Amino acid sequence: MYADLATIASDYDWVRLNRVLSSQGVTEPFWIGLYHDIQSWRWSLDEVPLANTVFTNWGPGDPDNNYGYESCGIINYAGQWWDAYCFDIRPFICFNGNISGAGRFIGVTSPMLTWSEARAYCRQLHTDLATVTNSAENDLLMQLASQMSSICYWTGLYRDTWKWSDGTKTLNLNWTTGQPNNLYRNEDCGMHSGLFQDDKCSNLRMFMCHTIPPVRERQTIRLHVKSDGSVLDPAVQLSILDRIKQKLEENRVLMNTTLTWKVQPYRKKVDDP
Ligand SMILES: [Ca+2]
Ligand SMILES: [Ca+2]
Repeated sequence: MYADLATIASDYDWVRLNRVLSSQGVTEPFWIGLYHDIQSWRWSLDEVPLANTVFTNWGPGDPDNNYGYESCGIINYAGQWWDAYCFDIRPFICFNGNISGAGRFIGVTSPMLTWSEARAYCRQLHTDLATVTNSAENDLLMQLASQMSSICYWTGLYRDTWKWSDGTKTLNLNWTTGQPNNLYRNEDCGMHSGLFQDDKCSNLRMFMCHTIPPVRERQTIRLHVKSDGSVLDPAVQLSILDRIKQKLEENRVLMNTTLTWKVQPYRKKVDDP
């Protein structure tokens, strides 16, 4: 019936939305097509999804997206993984694919960096941030971490955060101040309440769908037909249209397209007899 739950990504979308809200007198919060992608944890090296790997070692209760902003991974001195706020400044562990044995993991305590800065650092000087694929590797990282002075270190774990329901990543969302807060660590859906808030997905709410306005484009092709008059025959015209349609289909440009003839009035040229 409609395209999807509402995506509100542009100024034009806000105008359309506000027009609907005022015309329908909507004052209650309602669901929009925003969701928190908690399934997208992966390793920075080769973008390997965590869902495809056998070994994980999350600490009890993690990942918990505490306060609604935790989408990068750390390993603690006990070898457990926690999710953390990506803009925190931390030491980190790099991986170097050209080194074998324990030396392939390199702990860096100076400089301490944000997650994405740490990844850039590791990619420039080594291969990437550290990936952990089994318990032996996890033990190596744990030993490294316990020899260093801090409690937690960035690894290559990270995930996407908020997406629209068609899977596109969001940019500069208009959150209400203090949101998303992942209250009770259980808020993975987005609602509109003036601005955006995260909320528990199982709550019953009104919801807003969106449609994609049809784009009407008209293209006129001028044909100069030399003919003994048969071009005015409807059967001949139909067969020419069929040939054009066939060509468009061959080139995959025909979608919901209508082809019609528009015969221009005959204009006498100066050298016509
Ligand atoms: Ca956490
Ligand atoms: Ca919330």
